[in-house]
Amino acid sequence: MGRFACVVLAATAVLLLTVLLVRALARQEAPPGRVPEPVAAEAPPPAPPARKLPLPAPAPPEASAVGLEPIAVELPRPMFEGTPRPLDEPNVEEPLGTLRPPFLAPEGTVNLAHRRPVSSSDPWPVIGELEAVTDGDKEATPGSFVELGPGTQWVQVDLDTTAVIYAIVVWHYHLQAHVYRDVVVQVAEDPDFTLGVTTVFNNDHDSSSGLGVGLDKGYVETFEGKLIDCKGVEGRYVRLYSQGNTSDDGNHYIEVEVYGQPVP
Ligand SMILES: [Ca+2]
Ligand SMILES: [Ca+2]
Repeated sequence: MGRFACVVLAATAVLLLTVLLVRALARQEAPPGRVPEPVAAEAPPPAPPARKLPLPAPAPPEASAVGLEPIAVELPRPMFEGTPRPLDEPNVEEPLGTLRPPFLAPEGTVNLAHRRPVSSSDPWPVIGELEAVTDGDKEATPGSFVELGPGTQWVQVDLDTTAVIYAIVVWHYHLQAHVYRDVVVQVAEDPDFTLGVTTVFNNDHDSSSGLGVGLDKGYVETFEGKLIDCKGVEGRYVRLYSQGNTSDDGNHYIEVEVYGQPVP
């Protein structure tokens, strides 16, 4: 082999080596424009089992509607039209302007006061008889109400049994839009109101009747009467106080109903 041939061979070898080297280097970089092979993604770890949301707390019995039904209050004839004006009297609520919504109580709740005996701080009423308070007649007509004397007076109903009481409805007098003052309603275990006395309503905001300051509002009398939510208080005797009204100093009652159930 001639010297020239040797030089050519050497040059070719160097060229080949150079090409191989360049290719080897090029392999280490991603070819431009070529999307790298996607790395086989590892399977994601299995999702943890869906966490169960806690179920809503069961509704309390009084809200579950199970065994609740509206109490059936029979209403007398309305004696005046429209929404009564709030009278110029402190601490009196705005009239609702509509009939009150139904009042729910456990099934079997009835008026335990019907024809039950009535006593009073004024045993000789000015007008009428105490029996009118529980005789079922709720009309605002002559002969349908009893009028007690002036000052703080009360009537009291003996239910004849200790009862769970859900509501008391009282009609003082609904011929006109009166507001009766210092209305206080209590439930007790004994007729002298010394045992288990619970005040379920008190709008005597200045305690002028001496039974404590009441936070309830006064209200305008209508044919619907006043429904007092008693929240299941227990007792046998119901006493209702008042101290005159916005028209005169008389204390009137047309009817008192006590919705409850005897304690077994
Ligand atoms: Ca009556
Ligand atoms: Ca008062």
